[in-house]
Amino acid sequence: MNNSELLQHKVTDAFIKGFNDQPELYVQAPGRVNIIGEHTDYNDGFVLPCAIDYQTITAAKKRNDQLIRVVAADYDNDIDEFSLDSEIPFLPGKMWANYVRGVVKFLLARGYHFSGCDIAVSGNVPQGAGLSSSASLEVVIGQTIKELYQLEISQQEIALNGQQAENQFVGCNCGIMDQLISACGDEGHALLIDCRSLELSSIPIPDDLVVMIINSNKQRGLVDSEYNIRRQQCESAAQQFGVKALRDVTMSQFEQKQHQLEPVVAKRAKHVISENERTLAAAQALTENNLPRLSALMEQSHISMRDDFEITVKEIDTLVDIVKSVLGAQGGVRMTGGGFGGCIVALMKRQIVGAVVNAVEQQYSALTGLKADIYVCQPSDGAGVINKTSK
Ligand code: GAF
Repeated sequence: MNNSELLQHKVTDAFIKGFNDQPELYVQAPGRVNIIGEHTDYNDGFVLPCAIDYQTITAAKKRNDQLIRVVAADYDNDIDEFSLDSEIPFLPGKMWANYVRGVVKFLLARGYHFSGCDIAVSGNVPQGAGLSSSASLEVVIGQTIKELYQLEISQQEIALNGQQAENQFVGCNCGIMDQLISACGDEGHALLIDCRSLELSSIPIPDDLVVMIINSNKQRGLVDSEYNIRRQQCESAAQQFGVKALRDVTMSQFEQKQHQLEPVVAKRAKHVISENERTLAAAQALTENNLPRLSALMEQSHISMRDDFEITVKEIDTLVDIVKSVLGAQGGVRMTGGGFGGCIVALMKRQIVGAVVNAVEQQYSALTGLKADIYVCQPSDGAGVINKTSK
């Protein structure tokens, strides 16, 4: 049984136990890894993520009334239940349920019409590791309701609805990258996303390249507060440049004016402006299968996150150094995701995978006291139906 089949088994079991009934539909939404373009999405900039073969899955069935019931297989089959007929409140102390509630609330607010349903949910995206387990939950719930009730809603709007739930219901001021790649991923490809126009360009990941994610298992501390501070600093920089977002500032404009900014704000702006340039250049390098160029850009991205945006931690820098020393010109490596712990991503020639795994296993624990988890990922499709049973 592969990972997805295991999850399907788990949600079927939870559905039967929770609701004493059989599901009629299975839906999945993937987590993601960002190859390059960090903290650029909420600056209207560019990102280059791919969806991964770790997912959140639902088993679901329509109901004839206005009740939504959800059983969380990963939380001891904990059940949440609410009605579409009244205001959907936030539930302090039951965080998993708020992602579902937020998504349903904003689908209704956007004018979509649907009745109740029973949903069992489970996922294998590592939680709190910066691989978008929450976005995949938001997207899978939106997608499940779309499929059950055949709603006329685009993948882009499922993503925007998920982001709205996260921003306005759960309370994290994230950008659009995670939900959009989870909703729109393309098997075998990374997506260059213009986070202003939401235009997507699929870029094939060459067959001889492997996408490796290494979880530092350094608990991500202060993520939400530091994330929101970074966002405010970027917005303040954009304001001082007199533009809508840092996307609109070029490097030469930045260099002329940087001394007028508070030093810390200048550093944040420098990261975002240079990261946008690197992301576009990396998309070009990937298109041309130019691994040395891509690797150099990933290295610069990491240095910029470490020194200018200041979102890396010692364990992450150590992991990047270990992998970089093995890769040489045969691949690139950098921290991925929001920062302050979590994962690194590396793109490398297939033949060097074994050497990288050995180096991490031999050196990381000795240097940090932590054990890393290594995932070799398949760039995957975005959210969709897995399997329909007879209704
Ligand atoms: C988190 C956020 F959710 C994204 O929107 C993005 O800003 C990312 O951090 C940093 O690139 O995953």
